[in-house]
Amino acid sequence: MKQLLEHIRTDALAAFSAAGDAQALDALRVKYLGKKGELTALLKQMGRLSPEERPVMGQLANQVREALASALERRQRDLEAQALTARLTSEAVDVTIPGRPAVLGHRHPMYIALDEIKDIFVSMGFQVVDGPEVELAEYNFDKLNAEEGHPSRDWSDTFYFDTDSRVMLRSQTSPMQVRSMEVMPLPIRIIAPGRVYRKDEVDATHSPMFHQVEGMVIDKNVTMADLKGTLNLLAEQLFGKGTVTRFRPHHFPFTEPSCEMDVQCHKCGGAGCPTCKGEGWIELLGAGMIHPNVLRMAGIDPEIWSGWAFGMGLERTAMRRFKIADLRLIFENDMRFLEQF
Ligand code: 2NM
Repeated sequence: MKQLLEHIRTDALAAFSAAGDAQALDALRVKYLGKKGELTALLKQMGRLSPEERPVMGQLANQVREALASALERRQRDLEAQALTARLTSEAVDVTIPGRPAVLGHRHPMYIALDEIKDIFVSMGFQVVDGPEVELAEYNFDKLNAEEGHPSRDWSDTFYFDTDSRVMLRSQTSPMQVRSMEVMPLPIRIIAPGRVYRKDEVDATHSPMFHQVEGMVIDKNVTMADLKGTLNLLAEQLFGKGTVTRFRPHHFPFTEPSCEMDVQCHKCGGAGCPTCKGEGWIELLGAGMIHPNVLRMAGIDPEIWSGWAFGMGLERTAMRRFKIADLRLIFENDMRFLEQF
């Protein structure tokens, strides 16, 4: 029996040291120390020993069991430490590797132009207003003095949602001017930038969705002189001091009188060149004195108050500012294009 015990001890200690991982070690624990293990099986035979032998063997068996248990525990700790070291090595983060540079975006060229225009008007005391792109024809046309049958109300020009032409995608941002007239206390100075929609085929100068900035002033004793003074200031700030402008008569349903403003080509000084397509002048915006009917429909007495308004296309302004030849580039968001600004 003594030999058997010694044999188990030597065997087990060797097996423990050879165990490669926690699972193998646990199997060995069951094999040697478990309820059906070798040591237990041997202890069950103690009854067959003589009374003198029994305590001696019992003591030895206990020594072997303790030796195995402590060897097992030691091996367990060694294996855990090994596993930890292996994990720390394999999962190590090299903090000295240079980081990946973050790709920083920037403003779209059209919004660079819009922000400039906003700054100019805000510095003159204008508020920036924003409103719905899905509008009532009542606000897009009726209250802007565009009578039934006006060409812009045609189904071939406007995106309607319903068969009786009451709900539509706004074709200008002026409905926001009307909404502002109805709710804001007078006097009013606002600009309304945003998306507008018209049924145009896409080409180098047209898109069914584009951006506008419109603006208006309503106060007492506002005249065409205020319109010209303010818009001349806008031209100077956009194109530089000394920029020459001209105002040509025009027609809009919502203003009377109406005009278009051109700026003299800053490239050729009016002689004619590719930038101004040989004209010497570049068309910048439409404007006029707000029609008394428009004021009256918004609940403003045209005998007391008067105002002027303007509208300009943002894409065209950005294209001129950054020498962009094709409108489609503004919407395609090709990185090779955007990265140039
Ligand atoms: C333009 C040209 C001229 C305009 C008029 C108004 C309102 F609501 F006050 F009557 N808003 N915008 C206007 C005037 C717009 O765009 C070329």
